[in-house]
Amino acid sequence: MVFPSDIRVLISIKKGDITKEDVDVIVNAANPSLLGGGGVDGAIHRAAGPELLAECRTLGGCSHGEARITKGYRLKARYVIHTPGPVYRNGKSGEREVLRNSYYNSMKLAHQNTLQSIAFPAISTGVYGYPKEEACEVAITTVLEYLRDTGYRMQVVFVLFDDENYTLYIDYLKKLRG
Ligand code: AR6
Repeated sequence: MVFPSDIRVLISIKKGDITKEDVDVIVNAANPSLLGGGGVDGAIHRAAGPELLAECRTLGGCSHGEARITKGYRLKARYVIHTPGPVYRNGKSGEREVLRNSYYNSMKLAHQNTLQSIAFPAISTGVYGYPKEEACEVAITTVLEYLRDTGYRMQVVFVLFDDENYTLYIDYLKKLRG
């Protein structure tokens, strides 16, 4: 797939903890209850404080692939977008489409709120078991397609916690640059 360089430069890749990101919105790899959990979800709730859980309780949950927005409370980020990615079963249960929806709907919500910068973790690649290489490809291509197709401009940073994901993202972006 070919993406113009003015869109590719909006994307950056970092290794680290997404809760420290100074962006308009960070994305949370949540579960459908939106009431917290382990992994990045637990880290975001701990860093944001109990007000985040209180707001999440008012939302009534969220299906896999959909997204909801809350305030960021004690985070540097002003907002949090919560999206439950797919639980990976066998790769034939619509997982790719659901993962794509998580990225697409998060971008859309950030756009609707006229946000200028967004940070994503590698949704579904922890507890939910999605194979990391395919998840990386879906993440980057969905975000690039969103920017290309809507014309909306926003800085996008992928914040990877583990070396394996970090290397995959760096290599995939290099491949797209050709
Ligand atoms: N910053 C950035 N990435 C992180 C951080 C962090 N602080 N901590 C972990 N990761 P996971 P999932 C990475 O399991 O697979 C929760 O219990 C981690 O290395 O957090 O979508 C929810 O409540 C991995 O690459 O989310 C759900 O029940 C990636 O974040 C379930 O887990 C995603 O791992 C969702 O599972």
